[in-house]
Amino acid sequence: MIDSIGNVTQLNEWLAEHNLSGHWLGMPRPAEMKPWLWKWSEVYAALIKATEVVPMSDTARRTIQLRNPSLGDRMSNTIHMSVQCVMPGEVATAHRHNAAAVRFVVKGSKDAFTVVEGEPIPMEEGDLITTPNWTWHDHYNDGSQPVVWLDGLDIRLVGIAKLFQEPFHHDRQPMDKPAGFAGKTMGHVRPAWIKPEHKTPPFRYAWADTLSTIEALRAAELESACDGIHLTYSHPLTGGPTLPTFACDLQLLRSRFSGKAHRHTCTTIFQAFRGQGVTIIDGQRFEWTQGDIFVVPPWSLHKHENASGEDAILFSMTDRPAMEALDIYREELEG
Ligand code: 1HN
Repeated sequence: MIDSIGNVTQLNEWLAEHNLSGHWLGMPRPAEMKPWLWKWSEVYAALIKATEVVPMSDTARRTIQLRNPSLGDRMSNTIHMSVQCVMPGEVATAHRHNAAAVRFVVKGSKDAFTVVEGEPIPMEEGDLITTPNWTWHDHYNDGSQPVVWLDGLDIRLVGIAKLFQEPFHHDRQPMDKPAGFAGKTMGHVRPAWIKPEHKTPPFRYAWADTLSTIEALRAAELESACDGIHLTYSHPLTGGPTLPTFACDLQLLRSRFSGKAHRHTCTTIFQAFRGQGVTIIDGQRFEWTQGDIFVVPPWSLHKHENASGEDAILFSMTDRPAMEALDIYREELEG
């Protein structure tokens, strides 16, 4: 009986028995997210082994998911990365979900496509392709070589609310739009009378365009102090972040680049697309070579260095748009 309680120890016990707690006992903290690095040699070997031992009919998608040991079954608390392979002749069947996704192509082919909302989108090395929330998508490879890409999703963030997923009624969706449709109807010169079907349309950012922007900035000797030649993939209609929940960036760290340290309240997942270097995260050195993937937790002080004689390129995804929308984004430069 609560009326007979005469001290705080007894009250604490009574509260615990009733699924309550006093402010004086503090707030339990969730598991602390730590940085981690996954070696490409292991991820890739596992993916290729999966092509031998896991037939496509046994798995909706042949992906290897990355797990952060500090968080058990997840890579981060918001965004997620998997690495996917579609072998020659294979199809990853059509579905849609309310988690938004991007594909960053690591090994492409002119004969491999992801079909998004009826549009076949070529998957060539270095291309970034968006599959916004609730858009139909399937992948196929009509070429002669395996096609490999990174999948980035906001699945943990969406999981806080409710994940919805729906299979298409056939393995593949009809291709009722020509290749290049989104680029031509939602680019900077676009048909004046066609209203986009989606607030965030599917879009392809071709590697050739990304590379020419990098080269122009390099020729102009422009770079940022923390991140080198740092590009962001902008939303085709708003000019804002790639997707409402997360953004994708790409940065070139020239030979001998040593960035300034900073920290921010967003989570960032990086992949070393080219070259090698080191990222120091809260004093811990994460040495990366081509293909390695690493995650920087929120508010971890980090800096990138490229001591090698070659350029290095990092692809990344960040939940910064979600943090900004919630007004909890903060950034601090060291020193
Ligand atoms: C998914 O649907 C795909 O559509 C890839 O290719 C990776 C990881 C987790 C959940 C769904 C895809 C995924 C995924």
